Amino acid sequence: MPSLTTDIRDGIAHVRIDIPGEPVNKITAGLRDELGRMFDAIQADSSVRAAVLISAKPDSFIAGADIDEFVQLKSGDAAIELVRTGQALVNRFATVGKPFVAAIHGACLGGGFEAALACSYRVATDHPKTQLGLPEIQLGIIPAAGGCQRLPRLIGARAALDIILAGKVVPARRAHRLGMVNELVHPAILEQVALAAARKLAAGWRPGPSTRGVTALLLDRNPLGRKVVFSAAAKQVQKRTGGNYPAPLAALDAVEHGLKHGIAAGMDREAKHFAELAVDEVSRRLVEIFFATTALKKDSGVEAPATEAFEVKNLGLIGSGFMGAAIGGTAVLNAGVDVRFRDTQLGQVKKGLDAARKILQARLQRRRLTKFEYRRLEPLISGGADWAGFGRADLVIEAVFEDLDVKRQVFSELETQVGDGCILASNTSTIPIAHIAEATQHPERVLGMHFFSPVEKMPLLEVIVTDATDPGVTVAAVNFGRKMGKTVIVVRDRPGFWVNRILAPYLNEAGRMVNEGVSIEDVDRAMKRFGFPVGPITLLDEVGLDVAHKGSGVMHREFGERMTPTDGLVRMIDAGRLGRKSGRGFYRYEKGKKKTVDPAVYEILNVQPRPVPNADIEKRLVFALLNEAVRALDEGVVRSPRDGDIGAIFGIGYPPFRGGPLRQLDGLGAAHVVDTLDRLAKAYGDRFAPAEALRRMAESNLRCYPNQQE
Ligand code: 3H9
Repeated sequence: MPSLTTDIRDGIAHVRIDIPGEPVNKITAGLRDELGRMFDAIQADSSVRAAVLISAKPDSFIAGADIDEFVQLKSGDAAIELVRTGQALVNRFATVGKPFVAAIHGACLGGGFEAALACSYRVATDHPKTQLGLPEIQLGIIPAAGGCQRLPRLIGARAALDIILAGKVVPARRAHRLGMVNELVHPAILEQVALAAARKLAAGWRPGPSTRGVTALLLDRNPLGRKVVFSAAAKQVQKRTGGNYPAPLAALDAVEHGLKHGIAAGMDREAKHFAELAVDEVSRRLVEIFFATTALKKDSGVEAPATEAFEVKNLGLIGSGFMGAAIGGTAVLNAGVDVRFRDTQLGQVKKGLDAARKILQARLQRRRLTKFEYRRLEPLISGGADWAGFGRADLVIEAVFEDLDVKRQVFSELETQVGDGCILASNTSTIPIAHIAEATQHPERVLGMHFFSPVEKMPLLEVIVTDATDPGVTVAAVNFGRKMGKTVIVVRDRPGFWVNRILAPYLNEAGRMVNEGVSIEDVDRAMKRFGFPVGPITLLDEVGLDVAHKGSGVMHREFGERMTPTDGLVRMIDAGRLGRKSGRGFYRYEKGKKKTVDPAVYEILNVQPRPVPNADIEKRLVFALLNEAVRALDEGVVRSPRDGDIGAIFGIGYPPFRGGPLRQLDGLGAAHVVDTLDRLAKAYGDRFAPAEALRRMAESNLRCYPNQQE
């Protein structure tokens, strides 16, 4: 079955794309052949005066080049061939001699957007599913079918770099404001409006640039203005990537080169960079993450298909403090459900309602939400100091103080207030869910939903299941988490679950090094260089030293010696240093902003700071984490290495270009990791002793991802 159908009416070719059997349109080898033939036919047919390119899929225009295809590339030469073919084809939208109008509904990304950019006119639907952009950087490559050339020429270098360098995808309305599309219409009239534009273009009409485009282009023509834009962008890239991701600088070069030397020369640069990047390890890791998150979107969270999963429409929240309010606000915003808060004091309820509304208001201010949507969503938030409304709840999430007795009390009372099918979830980050569930008559309805702070921004949700949790309950919670916009991993009910479990030895080791007199800046700097978004000591300040201490106590009790926390943390807490929230921790804070390390900390810890090589810091911290990750994987805390890596990347910012701890471990080889840990154990103590599972892997030359060889 063909992917393209062309019919010609009144001199306008209607070119419809629909790759059979695929959920999205993507530029495959087959589609490239068909597009080539379509261009030949349109060029040869003198009756055709203009054309409209439209998709027949419900919500996909073209999602870009076929990622499956470019990950198969084995050499730079093969990559050059692929990119050259792609470029030549996309160019034909501009050079075929008949104006093309792109009628865009659904995802218009990467090569798909580059094709639209090569068209003479772009009409997009004002629909949430219509998203446009160049996400290539997220895959470790660059837009290489003219995107680095045509977008800056359309909307100006500064706005284009903002999209290209961050791999941004923007909703249609924003794309229209930026000048990326010419017209925004209701989906019902998309084809009609596109046809009208095609007719006008056929009659010789040429659309002028958007006002935004004109101002931006004036700046781009001024060499000095351009220099300022590019050097600021280079600095920003360096700051954001720490030099660990080669693609953004390559894209910057392709844009700059093209603006200086013309489109053709710019496309040569795109091709050269693409060919190098597409076969690079960084891109391979980032593409694996794309496929892992895509697969997770479809994973029900249980092995056998659950029979009775249901949809959550009414959410109850116990506790309207910082976390509760953020969970409620995010649930309304992304899942559009009715949210009812309960707290003990009405004053606290009001604070929570205000904080939840603030999440909606922030979206409204950033124009990510229309006034209409805001007015629809805002009344869904309500609350009180009683149980009113909880009888209708399908899911209640408890977000009260981290204390087992308090939580048990809440759950046993809660159970008497809700209907029979209601799911009871705790947002605890450390307390075993089974201990909470013991307080209920129906442990099969209890699970954990561990959100990360700030909830509205952090992409991960851990759904924690006990041996008693009903699979249908798990599936419903997973589905709801996804509706809230989260990437969800299902984890076993072991202390720390997955994310805090692997984080604990890493943070402990960082604290221990500072306790030994290693400079705080050195520890943070080393781990930022490794690729973490913030260093571990800054992270401790963010989490709160009292919270971290409490968590490490739980881990120590459960796992013994190897999780022994440092006494330094206690001394810091005794000195009233709780981290950012108290204005001082390891660092000083002024008006909430992090300042320098406070030298008084070294006095409290009774040490003289001394520099230590990055490599030593990195080894101790990273290998402690890798060791724990294998141990937890072996205990079945996560269902697969894929979930473990995604949890580490999205939960603690484990450097994506390393693919996650388990992927990295495979790259290093289990034998090497065991050897390093043995040496660390000799030098620093038994806590580094390799996990049994790791030794087994090393002995039998096994990997975490058994089916993939490097
Ligand atoms: C590029 O264009 C390079 C050019 O500049 C240069 C060329 C020379 N390829 O996510 P979903 C699959 S690079 C292959 O669940 P949604 C996806 O794997 C490309 N497969 O749906 C999944 O497969 P399966 C730049 C793709 O509605 C299925 O489609 N483009 C591609 O939640 C459904 O996907 C991108 O980076 C693709 N390009 O989200 C866009 N796109 O069912 C990447 C999707 O077998 N794609 N699939 O598991 C996305 O961001 C989302 O998939 C999209 C749909 C928003 C499109």
